[in-house]
Amino acid sequence: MFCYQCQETAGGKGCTVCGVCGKKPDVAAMQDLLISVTKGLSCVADRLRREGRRVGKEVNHLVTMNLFVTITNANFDRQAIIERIRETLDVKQKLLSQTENVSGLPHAALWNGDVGEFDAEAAAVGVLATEDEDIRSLRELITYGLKGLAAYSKHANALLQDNEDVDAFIQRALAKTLDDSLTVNDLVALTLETGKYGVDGMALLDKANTEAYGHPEITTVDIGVRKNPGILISGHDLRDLEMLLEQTAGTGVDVYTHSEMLPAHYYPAFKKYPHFAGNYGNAWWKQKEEFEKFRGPVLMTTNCVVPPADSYKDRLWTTGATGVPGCRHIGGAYGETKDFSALIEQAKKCPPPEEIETGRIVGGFAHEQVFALADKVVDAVRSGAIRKFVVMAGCDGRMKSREYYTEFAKKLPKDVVILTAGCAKYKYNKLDLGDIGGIPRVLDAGQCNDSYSLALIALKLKEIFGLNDVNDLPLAFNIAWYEQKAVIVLLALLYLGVKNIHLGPTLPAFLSPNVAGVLVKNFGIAGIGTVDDDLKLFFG
Ligand code: FS2
Ligand code: SF4
Repeated sequence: MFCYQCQETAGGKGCTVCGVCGKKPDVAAMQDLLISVTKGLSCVADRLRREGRRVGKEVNHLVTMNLFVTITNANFDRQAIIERIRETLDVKQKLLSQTENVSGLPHAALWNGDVGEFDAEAAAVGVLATEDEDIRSLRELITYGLKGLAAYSKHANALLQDNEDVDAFIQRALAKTLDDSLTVNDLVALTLETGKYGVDGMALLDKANTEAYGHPEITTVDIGVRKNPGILISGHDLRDLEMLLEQTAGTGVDVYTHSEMLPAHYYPAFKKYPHFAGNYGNAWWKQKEEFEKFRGPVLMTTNCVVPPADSYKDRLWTTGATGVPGCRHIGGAYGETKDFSALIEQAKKCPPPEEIETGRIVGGFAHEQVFALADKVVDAVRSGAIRKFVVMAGCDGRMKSREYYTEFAKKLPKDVVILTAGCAKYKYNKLDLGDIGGIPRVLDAGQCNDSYSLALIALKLKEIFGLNDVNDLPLAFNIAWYEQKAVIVLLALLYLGVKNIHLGPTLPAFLSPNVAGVLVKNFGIAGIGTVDDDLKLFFG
C-alpha cells in the first residue's frame, strides 16, 4: 500500500505497511481501485456532457459518495468498498454504451473486471502510478481537495440540495487527473479552480443547513451527562441527527453530540428537542476511551472513525460513507427516512453515560450571528480593544506536536480573538480565555465546512473597513489540518485571495518540493515554528 493523504502519514512520508489510521493494505487497495474506477466513470460522464447529453443525479451522487468513502477515517470495510466498485463499473459500462466516441478515453474509463481481478488492478492504479513527482503531487492535491468537496456536497445532497455545476466540475477535474497531456502549470490552474468550486460547495452546504435548520446562534452547550441512557452521534451529517432526534423523542433515551457534531446545538431547529442533552467528549482521536465510557450506542455519520476496540464494537453503528467490518451499518437513500429503531432499542438496555467532565462551552458564531454583532465587533476593533483576529480552524489529531495549538491559544495576547471551525477547536475550547467587552475570545463558527462562515466574516469586515484586500485586515491564519476536507478549505481560502496562511503541525507529505515552492511563492504558505516565535511573527 501507499497512502500519504493525511497529516499523520507514517514518518511524514507515506503509510506503506499499514495506515497509522488503522487502514489495512487490503482496504487501501480497494480504496485505490475505487478512486480509479470513479475517475474512469467521471471521464465517461464528462465525455457525455461534452456531447451535450445529460448526466443524472444518481451518477453525481455515486461519484461524491465514492470519494467520501476514501477520506481518512471514513470506511475500513473492504467488502462494502468492493460493492461500490462493482456498482461504479456497472454504471460506467452503461454510460460508455451511450457515448458516441470512446477514442482517447484513458485506461480507467475503459477498464472492467470481476472481483477476482480487483487486487491486480488496484496494484497498478495507486498514487505511485504517476511517476513524475510534481505531476503526482498536483494530481493528489486536486484529488484530495475533490474528496473534501465531495463530502460537503454529499451533506447538501442529503438535504435534497444539489449544484450540478459543482458535480460536473468534480467529474471534469477527476478526469483531468488522468490526462497525461496536462502540464504542471495546467494542474496548478486546476488546483485553484478546485478552490473556486470549494467555495461554491461550502456555500451550497451552508444554504442547505441553514434553510433546513435556521442560522446558528450563540448557544451554551452542556458537556456533562444526564441520568437517562443515551445515544452518541458523531460526524457531520445534520440530516442523520434530525432523524435520530425525531425517532428518540419520548423514548427516554437522550442524544449527545460528539466531536464535529457539537455545532448542531447552535441551530435553532434542534433546540426544540428536550432530550438533545449536550456534547460528550472531545475530538475524534480520543474516541476509544470516550466511547468505552459512554456505555451506550454510538452512531458515526461520517469520519473520523477510529477502528473500535472489541469491548464496544457491538455498540458502534455506521451510516452514510462510514463503515467498519463487524459493526452494523444503517442504510438509506437521500430523501428516505433511516431506521434507527435497533440502535434505540439497544440504548434502552444500556446504562447512562459515565461522567467524564462537567461544565459548558459556548459557540454559534457563524456568519449571520457575527453580522448581528458587527457593530460591537467593529467598535472593539476601532477602539483597539480587539487588536487582531486569528483563524485557527481545521482539524485536531493525535500527534503530540498539536499541543502547540493549546499553548498558542493560552499565550495569545489578551486583545486577540480566535475564529475557529472544525474539530481543531477542541485544543482550546475548554480553556477559560475570557471575553473582550462581552465578545468571547474563542468564536466557534461550527464544523470544518463552516470555515465558509469565517471567509464570509472576513469579507464582511473588509467591506465595513473599506479595504481593497482581505489581507489588509487585522487577521492572521494559523490553520491545523489533518484530512482531506481541510484540503478543500485551504484551496477555497487560496481562491479567495487569502495569503500567508500558516499550516500545521506539518506541511502535507503529498506536496513535492516544487509544488510546495509554488504555494510559498504565490501564496506565502508557511508551516509553524515554536509558539513563541510564531506569536512574535503574528503579533509583534
Ligand atoms: Fe475532524 Fe475528522 Fe471535520 Fe475532519 S472529525 S478531522 O473529519 O472533517 O474535521
Ligand atoms: Fe496513512 Fe493517513 Fe492514509 Fe491512513 S489516511 S493510510 S494514516 S496517510
